[in-house]
Amino acid sequence: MLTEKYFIFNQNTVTINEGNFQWSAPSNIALVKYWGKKANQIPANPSISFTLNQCKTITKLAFSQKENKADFSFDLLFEGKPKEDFKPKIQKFFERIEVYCPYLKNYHFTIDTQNTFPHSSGIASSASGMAALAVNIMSLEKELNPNMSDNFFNEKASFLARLGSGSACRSINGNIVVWGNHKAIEGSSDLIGVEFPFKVHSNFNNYQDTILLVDKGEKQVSSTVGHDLMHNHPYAEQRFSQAHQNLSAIKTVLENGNLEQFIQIVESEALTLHAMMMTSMPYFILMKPNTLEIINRIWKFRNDTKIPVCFTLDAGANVHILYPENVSVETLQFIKDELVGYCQNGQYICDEIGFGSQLIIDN
Ligand code: 2P0
Repeated sequence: MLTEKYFIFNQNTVTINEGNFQWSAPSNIALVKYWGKKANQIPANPSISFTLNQCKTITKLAFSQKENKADFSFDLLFEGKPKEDFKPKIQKFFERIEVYCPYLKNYHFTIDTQNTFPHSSGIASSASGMAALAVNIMSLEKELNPNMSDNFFNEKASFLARLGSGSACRSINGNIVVWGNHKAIEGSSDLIGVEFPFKVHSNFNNYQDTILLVDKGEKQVSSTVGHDLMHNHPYAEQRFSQAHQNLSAIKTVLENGNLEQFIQIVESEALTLHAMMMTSMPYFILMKPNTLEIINRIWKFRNDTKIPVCFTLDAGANVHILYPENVSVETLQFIKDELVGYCQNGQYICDEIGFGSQLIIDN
């Protein structure tokens, strides 16, 4: 079994003075949701997600050796401009990962980051953002330890990303990723995301995710606070055991291609996530009236046409519409005819299942 110790860097033979890398890392959408965690970013239950293809963070990391090695030192640019508000999150991330990456204080970093999706679209950028930073740091570590295997690179990138933001560990590698120990998924771990290790039915090839931007405003309750409210939550234990069952069930469905069951599990998971928010203390609601309008329209469309389209939700009001590639034409027409009116400024993003982070510049 993987342990935290495995990820502690302990080579000091190579000296690297400066360099820069650029990576992209995608967002991901959970099918079975992570909601609730223990100390050190350990999830209360296992989760599984589709990796996205279009919604990405692109991050460049430039580094140079510095004299004073007492503190972390970095500049942060967002879309080319200094962005002070993001710095505390990065500072905290460096503090959390320092024990695994003791070389960080040797360098000054310039982190230059941008997203492919619209700014403040309500699409979580913490998953793609932390994943993109983690793979860049691993590129530096690989320079310091040139014999590192690709497997270790990916595992430690996921491990580091998790310490930045839990769901980020599912954005490193693979198109369907499991995070959290589960008895039916060999190799699954609370410490890292692993690629779903079974053959996936062709129904899920190029599975589509059209993201309807319902509300782009700042969320009233952050995910970190929401996770925390699962402590002492009256339904927590039941929910965590349900997630284990749903992961077993969706494993079977991903293998046999049964879309009816897929829809049932995925929609139930989305509504359960929001039910946990509504039944915590304090309680809160992140859905908006238009979220419910869209859900009802999807149910009616599915009932009328028998087209296997379903929805899922993240921790927000936006709706992810999931459907197989072979019903794209009808579904996009339905979205344009009936759902765009519920989106803020008519905005939506067409995405699909993708393959994880990618190296863009390596020097
Ligand atoms: C998920 N979400 O599985 C769930 C479903 C949102 C809804 O993981 O505190 O940003 O950084 O570990 O990963 C969002 O929470 O929380 C999330 P932290 P994170 O995708």
